[in-house]
Amino acid sequence: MNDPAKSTLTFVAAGRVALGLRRVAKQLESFAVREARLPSERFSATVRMTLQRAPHRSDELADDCIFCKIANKELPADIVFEDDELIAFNDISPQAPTHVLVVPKIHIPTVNDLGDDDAERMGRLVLCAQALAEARGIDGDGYRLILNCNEGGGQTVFHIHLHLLGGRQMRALG
Ligand code: DGP
Repeated sequence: MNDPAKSTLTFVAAGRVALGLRRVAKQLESFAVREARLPSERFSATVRMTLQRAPHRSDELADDCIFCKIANKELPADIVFEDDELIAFNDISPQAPTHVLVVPKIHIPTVNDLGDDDAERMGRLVLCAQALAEARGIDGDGYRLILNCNEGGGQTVFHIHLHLLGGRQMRALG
């Protein structure tokens, strides 16, 4: 005979198995994408960019890097925020009433050196700048976030940093 309680249980169990299989399939899919080696014509520029592995990375502090020294408290700075992963301090040569640099503690020279492992770290960098803008009361009027990359992009310190600029009217780029 068909026991309705038993059928419900079987239905729920089948649903769980299907969910589990879907999850495994998703993991395998993302693994397959990550395993793809570059360059590959099969991937769009955006995906290739995301998959690119960081070529010059060191999780150690770089000896001759000013921002590593600030992160390691070997050089002084006007620190406005710090946690395990990030440090934020006022720029030594401010270009606006608020000019804060938000910096990952690990040494990543440029945006070109970012890999998919850094997605969360860079997201936190932006969220940290957002929180600082709010704390300074410049979020409503607006502010500018800048990441310079290499000499051509105006980068002078080769340890990734996000500029938070605000407190004055920024000129439009266009
Ligand atoms: P960039 O041009 O994007 O690499 O910006 C580097 C910024 O770093 C620049 O605005 C000046 C700032 N800076 C350079 N050296 C120091 C330092 O020793 N302390 C602080 N607080 N800022 C620095």
